[in-house]
Amino acid sequence: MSGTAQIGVTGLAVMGRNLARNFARNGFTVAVHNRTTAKTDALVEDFGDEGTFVPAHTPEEFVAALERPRRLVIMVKAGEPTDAVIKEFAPLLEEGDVVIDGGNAHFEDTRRREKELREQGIHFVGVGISGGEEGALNGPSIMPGGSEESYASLGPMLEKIAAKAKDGTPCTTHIGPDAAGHFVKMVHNGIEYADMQLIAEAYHLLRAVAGYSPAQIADTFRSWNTGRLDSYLIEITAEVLAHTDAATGSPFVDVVQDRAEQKGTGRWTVQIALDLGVPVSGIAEAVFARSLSGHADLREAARGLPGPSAAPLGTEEAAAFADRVEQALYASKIVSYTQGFHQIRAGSETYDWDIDLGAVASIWRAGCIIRAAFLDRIRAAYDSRPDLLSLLSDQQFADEIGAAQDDWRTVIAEAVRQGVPTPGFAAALSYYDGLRADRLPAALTQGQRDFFGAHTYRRTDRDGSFHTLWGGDRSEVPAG
Ligand code: NBP
Repeated sequence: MSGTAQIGVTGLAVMGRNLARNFARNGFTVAVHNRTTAKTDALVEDFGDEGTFVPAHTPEEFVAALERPRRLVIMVKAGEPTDAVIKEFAPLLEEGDVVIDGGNAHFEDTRRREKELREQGIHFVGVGISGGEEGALNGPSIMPGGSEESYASLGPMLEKIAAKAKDGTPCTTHIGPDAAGHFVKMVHNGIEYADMQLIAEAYHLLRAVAGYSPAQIADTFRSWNTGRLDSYLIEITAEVLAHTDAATGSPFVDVVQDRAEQKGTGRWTVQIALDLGVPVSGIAEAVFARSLSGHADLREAARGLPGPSAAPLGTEEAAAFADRVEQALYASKIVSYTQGFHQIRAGSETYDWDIDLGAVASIWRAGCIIRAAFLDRIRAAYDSRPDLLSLLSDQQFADEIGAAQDDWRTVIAEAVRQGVPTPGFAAALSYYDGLRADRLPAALTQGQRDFFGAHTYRRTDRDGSFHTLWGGDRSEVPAG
């Protein structure tokens, strides 16, 4: 006999509990289950009046509570716990059922799980969910992969619980087959790392070079947030900077240890980018900046090393400098997104996912951590040219970055002069200069490779591969 619940959630820690409540608040009957049964009972006890929950204390009860074909969301700790739960539930399921993993899984795990369950006739849907616990409850950005058939069954429900962009569009779409959803979520997190790093560098420059206080910088960010940088991350940055520590009366940012932590999705983005051969230098610098900050021993040992003795700017110069930092931040942000979307395109081509890049920009407009007005522009760029090779090839972005570039260079030059590290800004500018260059020193690199390893090179004036007899008479011979 089929149960009555339209969807089930197993794993009722903060994310699963809030997601289950979101489904229930939107009128769905939700079966709920957790390994430790007290969490199931607590959910029904605390929030039972928000909608219709069907509590289940065993996997068998849980599966029996679901209408067929079943839709079952796993929201447990990513990694081994997800495999353990799949192993426990798979024998209880039937052909056509849909198993959804809403955890932060590595996309290679999702590919493996999808293949294994497909052999059993079960749809496995890896879903990236962004927005933290608040998003899970009130509307996250949802990035589902999996089969078309699974989206037909699941999509309308996800569209109901997802965040809505200002134009009312739900922030979810079928990203593509198997692990496309988790891949896009991974790159989302990589871009999030880069965004946060760039904002942190802007703060550092305003503080160390312009001499602004945290409160003044909060005001500066608030004013930026009314313009083209309008975004959740700029908004919360202003909040954090304006906050005063109750215990000491100091700016909150001054009492927090300057060691950034990471959970690993940014690192995955960089590792996979290396495998795909995609230069995500901005994201990589963001990951490395967190890593550097955490090496307390190395930093302590280097603390006395000499730096420049440049003086901070005067008041008038500082105001002009702050405007320039806004330009540098915006230009660097365009580069971060250019790199992230390049990685998604490369993943899509490699794994044959046929991802619609404009649709990805569209579903990041609300609910997720990188939500920003700017994403409307990216969507428009891909909508007008779905084959757009790079965001830098879009005329509007090219014009904006062109207009920002003088200030961008001045900011980085000033940072170098004053010894303020700006790995994100500088990597972004180097990427821009690298792509736009007529000639790169890669020609010399190829020459060196041919010299020591006979790795051959191609010529500018005719086809074919060549090798120079460096150890002999230095004549050139065709290779291969
Ligand atoms: P956690 O990642 O802290 O996981 C706790 C849950 O996993 C509990 O329900 C726990 O059951 C269950 N669990 C574990 Br641990 N091992 C298990 C096993 N072997 N079998 C069955 N259940 C097991 O929860 P969370 O912070 O709510 O996150 C859930 C997922 O959502 C994660 O994959 C996370 O990466 C992802 N995510 C989190 C956020 C966020 O902002 N927190 C955002 C987006 C995505 P128990 O109660 O019996 O111990």
